[in-house]
Amino acid sequence: MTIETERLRDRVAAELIRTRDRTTLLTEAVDDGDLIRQHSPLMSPLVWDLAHVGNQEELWLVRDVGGREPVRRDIDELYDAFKHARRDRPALPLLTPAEARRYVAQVRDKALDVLDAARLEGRRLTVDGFAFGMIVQHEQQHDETMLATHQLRVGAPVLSAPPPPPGSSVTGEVLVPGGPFTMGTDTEAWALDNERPAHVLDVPAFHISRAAVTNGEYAAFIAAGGYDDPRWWSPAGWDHRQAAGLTAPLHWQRDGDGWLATSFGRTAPIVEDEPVVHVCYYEAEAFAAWAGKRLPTEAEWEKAARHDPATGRSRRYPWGDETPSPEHANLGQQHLRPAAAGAFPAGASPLGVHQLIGDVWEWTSTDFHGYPGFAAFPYKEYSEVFFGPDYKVLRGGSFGTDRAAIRGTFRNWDYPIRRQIFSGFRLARDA
Ligand code: AVJ
Ligand code: FE
Repeated sequence: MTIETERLRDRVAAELIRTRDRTTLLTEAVDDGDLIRQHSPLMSPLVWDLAHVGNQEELWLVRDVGGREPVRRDIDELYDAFKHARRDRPALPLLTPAEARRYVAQVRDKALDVLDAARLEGRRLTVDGFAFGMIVQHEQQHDETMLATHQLRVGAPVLSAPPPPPGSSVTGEVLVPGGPFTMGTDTEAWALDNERPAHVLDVPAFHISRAAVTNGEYAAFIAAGGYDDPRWWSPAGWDHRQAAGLTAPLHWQRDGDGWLATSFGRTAPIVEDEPVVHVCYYEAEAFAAWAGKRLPTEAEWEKAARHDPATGRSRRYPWGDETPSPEHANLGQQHLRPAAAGAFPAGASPLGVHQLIGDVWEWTSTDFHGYPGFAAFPYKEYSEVFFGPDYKVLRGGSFGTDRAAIRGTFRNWDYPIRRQIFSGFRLARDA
């Protein structure tokens, strides 16, 4: 056993444990009633997410990698996300909160045992290391989903965190030069199938804003009648705006001439220089048109985030190749809100684009598709079944995304009408 193998084993175990601590925090902050209840038809009951996380870990690590006996062979169907839509999950004969906690703990014991025995070397290092990384990311993704469920929960606040660091005046846009850029990756150990393979694209020069659109800017769009003027909306966007009666971001309410926003049970005036959050793709698209700009394409976003103009190389993150630390980005629920523009100068790109990672997921104008040479792994249901015109790509992660589940190549996707996620946007235009 090499030292490197042992280091990888320790790192994987530490990530599994750190991630479970977050899951525990999210599921112990509320009582059993709030775990079982559906806080919105868009979301699963929290107790479903909890047992689903355990069930995926059992399927992938315990049974597949470990070849062990099932912990529970009778519940796979209940926790298969493709078998039951979120809105139908509360009616299922789910494990109780106590049963779900016991189940995930039993699975975890076995998974750590599998990790101890796994030969994390050679080809196995890639294959098994990846399986563990996938499970860490999967649980973190559900933790972010559970955080979004907390955001929809009505009642006294149960989560708290210190405010993010203050902003500094970061405004305007930068010019990203045209030319070749390597998008995607062959080398990120924990990159998912849809981030692969690396491929060279010629991205023409474009301008991109240095910070995400703020609450103050978004309030100006509303004040200018942006929600009532079909000129700014795409036909699909206008239809949705009409049908859903959209008038402001989710969780905003009028307060005289101003706006209040409710965040994790606390209602306060919007903070003008913080990124707008909880807007759908169509709202982002309309704002951009009103501002005389457009949303970045996915390739533009990734070029802004990864391209180093000095070397032509693509970085892992805007600031370089180092794993995110608290100085780089607002990630991992360390703060319960996006930070003001300029709050993370150490995380800026070489061209001076700020906060591409963390704060808010950023809508891009690109439909979710496989890169040239895409190969589904480990199964089609991870991403391939979502390819097509129904989903838009979001990039960069939010304050609720863990560092293990974000990187310059990471791709998220959702329906263009969704806004219960921590979604915002930045602007671009042709050079
Ligand atoms: C990548 C966030 C769109 O939550 O639907 C979780 C991640 N896949 N379980 C989702 C995922 C399977 C996925 N997103
Ligand atoms: Fe899942």
